[in-house]
Amino acid sequence: MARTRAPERTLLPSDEPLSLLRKDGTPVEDSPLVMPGDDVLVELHRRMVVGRRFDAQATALTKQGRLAVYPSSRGQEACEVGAVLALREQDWLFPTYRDSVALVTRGVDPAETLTLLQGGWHLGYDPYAHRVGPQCTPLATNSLHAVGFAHAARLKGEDTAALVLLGDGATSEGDTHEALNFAGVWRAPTVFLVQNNGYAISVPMSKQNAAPSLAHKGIGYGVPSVLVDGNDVAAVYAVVREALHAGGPTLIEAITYRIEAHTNADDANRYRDAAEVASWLDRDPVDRIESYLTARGLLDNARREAVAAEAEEFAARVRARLNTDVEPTPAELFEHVYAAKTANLRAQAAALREELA
Ligand SMILES: Cc1ncc(C[n+]2csc(CCOP(=O)(O)OP(=O)(O)O)c2C)c(N)n1
Ligand SMILES: [Mg+2]
Repeated sequence: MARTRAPERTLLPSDEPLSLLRKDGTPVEDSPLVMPGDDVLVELHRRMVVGRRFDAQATALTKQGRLAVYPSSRGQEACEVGAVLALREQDWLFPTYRDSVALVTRGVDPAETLTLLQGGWHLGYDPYAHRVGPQCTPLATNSLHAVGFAHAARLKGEDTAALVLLGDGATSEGDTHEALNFAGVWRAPTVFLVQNNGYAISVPMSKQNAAPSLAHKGIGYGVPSVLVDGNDVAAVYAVVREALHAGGPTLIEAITYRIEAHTNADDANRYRDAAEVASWLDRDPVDRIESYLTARGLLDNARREAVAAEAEEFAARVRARLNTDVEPTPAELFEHVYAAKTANLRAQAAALREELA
């Protein structure tokens, strides 16, 4: 049986990724992790199914010319959903371009989530509404936002943690290291969740990292580190939840895989083979939780069909909302860059006005 109490925290990650469910959905007997309650497990499954359908819909919208670009997180649903459902109401999420499913799981309106990728306007959502920072495309910049936020919240005496999502490639950026260092020194309640999906576009992990694992990088900064199976939603939920409650920083590396190409603009066949993708399809995170719930009697055909129908309805609403032409106002490009426009921006705005006239 899984434990009911979390073990003491150490700086060193485990040799093997922690897990609660094996790839066939059978439970791991001697896991040090706390198995989430049945209601949580059932909800994790529902959100993963809806999230996956949303992701497929967004990919389809790129093919129809409705979205300029979409970075799919298919295969990474256990991270996207497990981490977000582990958040407490008051916590903040600092996501990347890869994490649209995390946003909709947090409750951000799906059409607002896709506004930026549609090229319609700036950020389409209000960060304060669901406590979700902007989806960052410049790698690792969100890690500094998260630490700064967590540190500020602590100074204000608030019980708020920050969860920052990063890719494996982002761990090679200086920003990640500065953020880990500050988080360690300030004991800022920041959870760094690295979704190691094997690649930074076409660059594999072997060309990116010489450490035993990415999680090991926390040690040098005095940040407790955890290695987890990123396709096991129960385990991701458990480790993120524990880290959010720990009161200081944690670095979590979740081992997962990006099933689709980097974005619709990328041809993944040029740098990885079909057998590798097939081996990860065999470790599908949705299938895994479905097998477990079915064996436990928590998921039957009627429930499966109801969840699938809900996902279809969700996708249909996204389609309907995005099947309208956007009419951007070019002058608005210069808004919201700085609180007060710089001289450079004012000059560029004037030049554009003149050209359009
Ligand atoms: C500072 C910076 N440098 C380079 C890029 C170009 N770039 C966009 S995505 C990407 C790969 C990132 O890989 P990873 O962090 O593993 O995230 P994933 O896309 O796999 O989710 C790169 C190099 C960027 N967006 N920002
Ligand atoms: Mg990656």
